[in-house]
Amino acid sequence: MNINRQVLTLDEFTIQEMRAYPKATGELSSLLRDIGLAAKRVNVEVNKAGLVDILGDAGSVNVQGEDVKKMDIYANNQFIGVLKHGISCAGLGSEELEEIVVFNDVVSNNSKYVVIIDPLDGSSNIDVNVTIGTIFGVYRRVTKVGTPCTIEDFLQTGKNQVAAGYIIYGSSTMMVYATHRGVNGFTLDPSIGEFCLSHPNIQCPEKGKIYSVNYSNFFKFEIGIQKYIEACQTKTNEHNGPYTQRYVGSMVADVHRNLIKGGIFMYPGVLDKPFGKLRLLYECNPFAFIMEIAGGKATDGKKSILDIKPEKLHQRTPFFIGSKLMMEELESYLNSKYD
Ligand code: AHM
Ligand code: MG
Repeated sequence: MNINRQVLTLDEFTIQEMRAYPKATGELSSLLRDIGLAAKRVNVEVNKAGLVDILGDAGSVNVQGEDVKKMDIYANNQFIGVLKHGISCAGLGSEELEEIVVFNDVVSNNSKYVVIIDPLDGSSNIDVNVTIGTIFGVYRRVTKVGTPCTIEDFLQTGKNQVAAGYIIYGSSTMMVYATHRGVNGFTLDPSIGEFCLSHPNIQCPEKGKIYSVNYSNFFKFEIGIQKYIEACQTKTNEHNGPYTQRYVGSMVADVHRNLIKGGIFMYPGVLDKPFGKLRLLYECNPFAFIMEIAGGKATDGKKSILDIKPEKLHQRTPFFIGSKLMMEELESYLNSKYD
């Protein structure tokens, strides 16, 4: 078989991108390569999760008080292991760990980036062979290079992200990442074990036909959201209506689909959980960064997700993300007065 040399691998692409910055040190390329490497290892295990005795709860609860599946722990350890032994990352914050991990060795202390990650999001879907994903954000440290990183490096607003991305373990495995230069998607070619550029310069369509929300919470939503959902279900206009409801319950799958096809994803707060379910730092910020670079929008219903100053590693936020015009339409419903 001839290898198609027109196709760029993830490593080739990141090095090519680096050349756009004459002062670049290559650390970001190296970090993205490390994340890609860990993702390949996780992918192998995810693919055989149904075959080996790796399914089921690990018997502990994570810091959010939720059941931890064995694959969550495996994925968490892979990302920590690869990034700790790499040359570009000073420390990591994870959904699975209450505190940040400070790598604190000479090489890591001299690294300029920290990573915040949800190693395996949507993990309740593993047992039933439904798409899951990894979500990550990369920040330049605010503490001095040469010292151990601290929590301050992680509690930065999302707009400070240098890069953000996700890996989707679906019918094929993809890594999508954004920098200020654009959003690009790479599909894993299992025959050569490489992520290959398959979706260059992803732009989110200005509008789409899909809305994604856990409809069972409908009666707990504020009136503006209820009115918007009703409009999604009923209205017909030249381009849009009525919309189609799609909700996998794996945010990586739901937002990835909407990013490519156009659509809106919502996880609002409700009266007894005003901040909703999703975590700002490692679930919402990376997707907000990707979506905005791709031309879409992401808010908490009032302001841009990327402007929220985090106070805690695991804080939650209401989350609305998607195509620009659909988000603006939602905002008009949220800003209206109802009797
Ligand atoms: P997790 O981090 O425990 O996997 O939960 C996050 C997931 C998201 O991927 C998804 O959008 C959401 O939880 C679904 O929640 P719900 O079942 O309440 O609709
Ligand atoms: Mg998660």
